[in-house]
Amino acid sequence: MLKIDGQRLWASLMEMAKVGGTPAGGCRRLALTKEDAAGRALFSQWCVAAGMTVSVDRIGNLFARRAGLDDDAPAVASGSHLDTQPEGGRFDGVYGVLAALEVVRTLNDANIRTRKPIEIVVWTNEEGARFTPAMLGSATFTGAIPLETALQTRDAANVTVADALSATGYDGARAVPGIAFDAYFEAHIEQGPVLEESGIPIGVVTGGQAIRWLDVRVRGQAAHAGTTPMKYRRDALFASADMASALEHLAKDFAPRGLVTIGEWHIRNASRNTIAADLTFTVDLRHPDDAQIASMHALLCERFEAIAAKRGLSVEISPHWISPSTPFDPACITAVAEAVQALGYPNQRIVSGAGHDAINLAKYCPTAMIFIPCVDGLSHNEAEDALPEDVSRGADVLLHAMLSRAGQVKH
Ligand code: HGY
Ligand code: MN
Ligand code: MN
Repeated sequence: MLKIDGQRLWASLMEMAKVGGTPAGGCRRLALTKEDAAGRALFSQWCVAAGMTVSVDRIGNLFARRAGLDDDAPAVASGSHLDTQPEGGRFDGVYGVLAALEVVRTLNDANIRTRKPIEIVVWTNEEGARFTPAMLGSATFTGAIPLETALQTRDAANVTVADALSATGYDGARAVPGIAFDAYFEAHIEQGPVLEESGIPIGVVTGGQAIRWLDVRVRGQAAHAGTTPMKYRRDALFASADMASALEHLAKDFAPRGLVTIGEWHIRNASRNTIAADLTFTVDLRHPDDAQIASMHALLCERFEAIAAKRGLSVEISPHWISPSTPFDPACITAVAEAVQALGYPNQRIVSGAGHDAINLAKYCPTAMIFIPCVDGLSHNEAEDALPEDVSRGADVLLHAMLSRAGQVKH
């Protein structure tokens, strides 16, 4: 059975890891920075060398196209992202992009043409670490976020996406929303421990769990650290600390699938001898079930408001991004499952805990994902790692799932 060239794929991953490489062995390629642009340039070079044509759309999504015999047919697409977390790893996103390139390289070596065209996509700002929400590029491509809204989104330094696109030369011409694909397959590391713990090398992903990002702002009263008795204080920090522990208890109420994270925490005008008066923090809620995450959200508001009232402070909780649980397309899931069967790789069905561009694409065209294990289930960490044999097997499955959809043309 045709297989990809695992050594070539691994070498490309290690080459790409040097772009924005950090001393601790991770990667820092924040969306639309010069490091992200450098990674995209390297990828584009590789695609042109593989005989593909490259184009960019208005929100900076990068497309590499391999013509099909019936070149007007909707393309079978694959891809992921090259942007990383501030201290990201060498596989999150980039694995899906380079596994797709390896599929094309393998088809070229085998002199295989496909009936439908193939497109590889590098989505803009998947991580949501620089601009929010996450998966901004694919949401704009599918029309879920209007282009103007996306272009005017600002990062913490008040730079707009539009400015960052033109600064890096990725303010492309291709229209958004984009033309729907025939199908979209995304390969990705699992970013959790499930596959590794069960010793299973392939995850046939059936969908993505629900995600909610909330912005919380707690306001009290600034006062002198040395003269204000504790009982008179309206301290935004200690109130927020109560809310943080209430949030951790909320996860226990919805264990084991309910997940809560506070990733960002800012005291405005912080000073070590002034009582904190204005504190903002972010909340990331996850649960596979929409009704459950809605109850988590409602209970969180109730409990935070009670804490604020008891302490005489105010709290504002605003939804920043709501992503419902999203099932993938049965026919695409079957294409992945049949590819795995044919290759004889052990596999299991799994729901994605992480958000991916495939979650947006699933609302726009038939979509499915393929997971491989990552070492210790670790991701969004510079120590993120994967085993070469898992990297190869995932790309083999991607190759055959895409081929079954794109149609192999006999010479
Ligand atoms: O937030 C997520 O799950 C993804 O890593 N952007
Ligand atoms: Mn990712
Ligand atoms: Mn990620």
